[in-house]
Amino acid sequence: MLSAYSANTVTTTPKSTLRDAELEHCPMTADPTHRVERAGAVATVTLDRPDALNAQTRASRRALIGDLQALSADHAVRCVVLTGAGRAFCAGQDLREPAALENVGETIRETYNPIVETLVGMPKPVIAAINGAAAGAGLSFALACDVRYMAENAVLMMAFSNIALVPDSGGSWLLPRIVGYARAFELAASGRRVAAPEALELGLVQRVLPGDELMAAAQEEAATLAARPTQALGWTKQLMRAAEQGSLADVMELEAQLQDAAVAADDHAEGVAAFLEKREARFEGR
Ligand code: T3D
Repeated sequence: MLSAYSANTVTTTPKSTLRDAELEHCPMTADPTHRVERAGAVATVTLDRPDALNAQTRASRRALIGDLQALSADHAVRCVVLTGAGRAFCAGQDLREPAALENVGETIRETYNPIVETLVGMPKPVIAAINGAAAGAGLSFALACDVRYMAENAVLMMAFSNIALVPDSGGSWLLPRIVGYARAFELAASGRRVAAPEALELGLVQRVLPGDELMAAAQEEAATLAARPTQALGWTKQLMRAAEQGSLADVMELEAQLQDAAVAADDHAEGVAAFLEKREARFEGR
């Protein structure tokens, strides 16, 4: 079945800069639990259950998986921004969802894990614009992104242990890789709120901004990244994720293979030509 996003794909010419006059906001899904909008080569996914702090249900996760996978496969989309509507980014599992804990392992495998795998494996940069609380699986979603910008009044929370659960949605894999084991364990065991200054200090986020400047800054960074050589950035993600697990020898072998492919790509030729001609490169993402 086509997702709402893929059924309504609008092909637009990728833009290298984002100017107000050029914005092409193309609503692509009518799904009430999230929205997908396009502005040039940037797609913004907004989790949209603000009354529930964008907490996730089985149905909302199923809808999200389809659209994230479509964005991953869409070559015209060269950067994705993930954010939340209202005052939260995502409060994780909706603790009011009836029967949420039935067959929970299966639910995690079928609906949480594919979201995280798609974000991590997406062959293009993904920016989390953390506009408010990111808790439990909501924090895992943010950690699965490549870049995190955070509003100064937002909080991050490994909320799982507060309700006697273990981290899921990749939280136990992603968090130690960002802050190291000892800090990750402390955050998971305490379940405490991490405010923006500490998040910045820990390297959990790259930038902290006033709430009303967050989205503009995230969109500007997204437009910048979308104008970079997308395919090479996707391979860079692949290499760095492989490096988190593989030996130096294995990763250098993968580097050699991917460099073979990168050298043959149009963007490499353009990059070299632009360098020699002393001009800005115009990368097409392939
Ligand atoms: O179950 C499975 O399938 C297993 C998978 C688990 C994955 C997980 O994500 S487990 C972790 C679940 N999430 C949490 O435990 C987070 C709980 N929420 C909070 O810790 C805080 O609410 C926040 C840090 C997110 C925000 O704090 P604050 O002070 O800004 O807001 P608040 O006053 O605590 O909450 C506002 C309302 O949102 C409140 O409802 P009310 O009293 O106004 O009617 C609160 O109950 C509701 N709310 C917040 N988080 C959730 C939620 N309702 C349902 N589910 C939530 N996750």
